[in-house]
Amino acid sequence: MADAPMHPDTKVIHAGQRPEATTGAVMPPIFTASTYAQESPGVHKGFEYTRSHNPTRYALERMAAHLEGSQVSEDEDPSCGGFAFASGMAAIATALELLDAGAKVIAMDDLYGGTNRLFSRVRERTQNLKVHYADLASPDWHKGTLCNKTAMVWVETPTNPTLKLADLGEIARLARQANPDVILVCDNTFGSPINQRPLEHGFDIVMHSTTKYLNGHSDAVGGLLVARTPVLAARLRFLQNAIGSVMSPFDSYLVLRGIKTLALRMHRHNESGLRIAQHLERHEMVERVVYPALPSHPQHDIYKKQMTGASGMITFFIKGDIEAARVFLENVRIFTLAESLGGVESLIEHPAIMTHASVPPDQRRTLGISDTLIRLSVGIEDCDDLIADLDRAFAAAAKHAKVHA
Ligand code: P1T
Repeated sequence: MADAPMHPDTKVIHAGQRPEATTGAVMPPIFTASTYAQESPGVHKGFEYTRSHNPTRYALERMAAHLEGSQVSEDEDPSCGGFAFASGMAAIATALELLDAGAKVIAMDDLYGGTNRLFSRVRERTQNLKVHYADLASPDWHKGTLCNKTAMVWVETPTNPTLKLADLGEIARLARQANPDVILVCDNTFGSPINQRPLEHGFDIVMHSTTKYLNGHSDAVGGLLVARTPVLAARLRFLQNAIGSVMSPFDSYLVLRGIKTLALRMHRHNESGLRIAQHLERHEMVERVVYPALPSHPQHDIYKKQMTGASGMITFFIKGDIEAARVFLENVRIFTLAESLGGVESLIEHPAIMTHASVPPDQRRTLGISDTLIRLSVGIEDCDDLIADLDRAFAAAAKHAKVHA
């Protein structure tokens, strides 16, 4: 690919981009047209109908494909194997359509609650998928599950919310040994292509909720799939058009605009994330911190092997009970108590009650998503202000615990 020698910080500005043909505009216009004039039936400029092709969406899709290191050229596919959808869930739903009814899938046991819900409460019923949930962070994940009939392995790493890491290269090696035709998908929402690129480890498809780091400004919901090979790109192109849950031109423009600062933002998220994780690890009100860049993380070796930063996502267990967690969450001022993650602003949430409420309680318990687990999405504000904010909330939780002791 022509852009291969560029560093990620340069790619986020230029990869797959060129000035607009008629005016030279350096950012693609928002092409809102739903349809395109044809000179004669079937004779057109490569654009017929916006569900199938849209120049603004293509610009974003090419950027995403280059950032994730797809091998697909523009000659092979007009968006280089990148495909944008109306939400992260729409991207996941479309990827699952690669499978025939009754297919065997191995999925990470700790998944975003909505992904878990789509697999277990929709597709197991409507597509008869046989989904086996495995701890893909364990080296023994494949024992008794992986076989020559495994059609897809669905990995989230780091996982949401317990931040487990799966060894992508090792999973690819074992899965392909069992079935050369297996489709390996990685949800790279928590990693971002700045910190981790699953295609480089032999995965076939990368999925993103662009709602998070890629857009980065908490003002557009969207999703992406990037295919590694032209064959998979052709299959996804067909499905994207056939199913039709595409990203709008306006949202495509917003996400592309957001990506221009992705590298800068990720560097800051990585730096502040690490500082705050270290601060939490020393704090007397904290039971345990989970952050892949800390040596205390159970898969820190995998972090060093496949990631170059751990982003702003931190999970920790507060000392005490659900009341301590509640008082803490009510007393932050800069962190906003809200679902979602990956924006410039810091967010905080309680997965058991909020993002992962749709995961059955016994499964939450097995995964360790307890009532004292708190998830942070560290933004790009001044890090000292963020630490002071957390300390103020800890003081309130400690005071509450003393009064009620
Ligand atoms: O919300 P949507 O854009 O449809 O993306 C779904 C999704 C997929 N994968 C991961 C890893 C995610 O974190 C999400 C969405 N997550 C949240 C809304 C959240 O607060 O965790």
